Amino acid sequence: MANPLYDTLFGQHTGKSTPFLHLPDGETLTHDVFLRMAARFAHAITALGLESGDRLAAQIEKSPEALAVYAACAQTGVIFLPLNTGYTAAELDYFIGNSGAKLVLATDRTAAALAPVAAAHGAVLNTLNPDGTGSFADRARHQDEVFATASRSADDLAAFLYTSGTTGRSKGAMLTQENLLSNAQTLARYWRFTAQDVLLHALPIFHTHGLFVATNITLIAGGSMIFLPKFDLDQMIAHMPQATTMMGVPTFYTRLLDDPRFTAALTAHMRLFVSGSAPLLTETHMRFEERTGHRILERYGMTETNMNTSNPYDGERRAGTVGFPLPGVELKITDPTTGKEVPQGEIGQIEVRGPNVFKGYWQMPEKTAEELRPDGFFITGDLARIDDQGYVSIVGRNKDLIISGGYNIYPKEIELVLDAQPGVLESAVIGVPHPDFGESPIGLLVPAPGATPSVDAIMASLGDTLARFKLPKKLIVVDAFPRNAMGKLQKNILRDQYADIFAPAKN
Ligand code: MCA
Ligand code: AMP
Repeated sequence: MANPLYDTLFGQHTGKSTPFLHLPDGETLTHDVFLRMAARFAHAITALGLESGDRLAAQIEKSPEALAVYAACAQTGVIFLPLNTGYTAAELDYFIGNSGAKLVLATDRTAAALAPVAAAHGAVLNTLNPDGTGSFADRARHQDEVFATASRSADDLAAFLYTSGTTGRSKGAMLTQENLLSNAQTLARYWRFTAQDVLLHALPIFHTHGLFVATNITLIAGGSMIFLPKFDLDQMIAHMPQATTMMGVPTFYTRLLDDPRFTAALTAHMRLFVSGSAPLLTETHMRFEERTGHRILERYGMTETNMNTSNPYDGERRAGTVGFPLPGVELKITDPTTGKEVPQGEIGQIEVRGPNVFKGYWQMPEKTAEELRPDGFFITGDLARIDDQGYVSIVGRNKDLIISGGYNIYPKEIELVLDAQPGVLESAVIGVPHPDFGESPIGLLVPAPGATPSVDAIMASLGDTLARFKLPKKLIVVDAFPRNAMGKLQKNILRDQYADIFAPAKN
């Protein structure tokens, strides 16, 4: 009986009293304590009728318990579907229905809103709160602390992560055990993680970055994490002295740099800072080096592919680039219209192939075929060039996507809601530079003839259906949109026009 994901990440630590999670209140959970909790959760999951291959959807706050649900899914062979805690019930309705989740974990705060959603899809709803209480915790409390790990193969599905799309419909990216494991093993080696590492972990654990990159690498190496519920400047600065490494989105770095307590002395002992999920400005890279003497290591990945490229550990970490393809990952730059490789140095779309690349989108064979070629190359939609030394630089996106503070926002999803508002003829959502989030959405509205749409009412209505992080930071009513000769809306002109809307005022 084998289960590569569970055995490699978790099983290897069975019975070890080595530290795994350091909590902000000073408590430390050992691997053993964590794994015994996960085993109790595994029993609770199977007692609720879930079997290998079933889906468990979790919209719960970051906590050791939330991470133990991930371990319990690996141990039972249940597919783990973590969900952004910001999603509204309307958004969750789609994920739960589409995934066919049998069990939904919520918190006491969200259970009332989620109960009808779970019921509509025939799923069981249990609660698991950040303080470890809840109906799921009650069910697990007296379970056995040993669970017979379900047999799974490397090719079996381990997780679904939903990613939105340019059509406004989210797609469930199916990730296998092999996808997760191969990438974590490669990264742990590439970034030299060891059992001595203590990772300062402030990322959410419902996305690839915080869950698979940060957590899986730490587990493989046998290290530990300072497990903060979220990014909080005071906590980051207070805990930095106990850490050896940190991973973050660029907003983490700009916020740290804006605080005078973040000094060379505070970081002198640190081994590694990693950035990803969104472009790290060269200026941030430079400021960071000037302030601390450390060069941030930038890497590039996607939900569908895990990590694809990384700057080197020993060699030059070059600002404005995402480094080289990782060992085992093939990367090529192709012409978006012909699919043929472009000459070295020219811009094209990134395509990747390797054990890291997902199986496809859940129950969406046509969408899968649009992005995953029969030869295994995945079309990322990112535009890049490779320089003569092999460094990959991402120069843009061939997809209408906004990345705000590391969260992806697809304009189409917001436009669909805006277009349905009273008094709105049509809408356009564009991403513009933002000093904190890197990029932020703004919504432009053309009124229906004779109508005067209420921006405040529209904003309130958006908040009922869309997660708050997706909300446009501004809604602006305009007379008409710029269009080309074919009548196509020219978002690039709008982006130029509103590029400075969040620029800090000059003195
Ligand atoms: C929170 N809010 C945001 C964002 N985060 N608005 C826009 N963009 C955001 N990123 C909103 C909330 O909805 C709330 O709105 C208000 O801001 C305050 O919320 P709070 O939680 O206090 O915000 P915060 O703590 O300041 O959060 C900012 C953050 C966080 C620390 C940058 O967003 C974060 O941890 N981002 C990391 C995302 C991440 O892990 N991405 C990886 C994806 P209101 O006041 O209206 O209620 S994986 C990936 O991309 C690939 C695979 C890769 O390469 O890694
Ligand atoms: P997601 O699929 O939600 O995980 O988002 C993946 C997208 O984030 C990629 O397709 C890129 O557009 C972007 N991304 C991730 N890392 C980087 C990076 N280091 N630089 C620029 N863009 C990045």
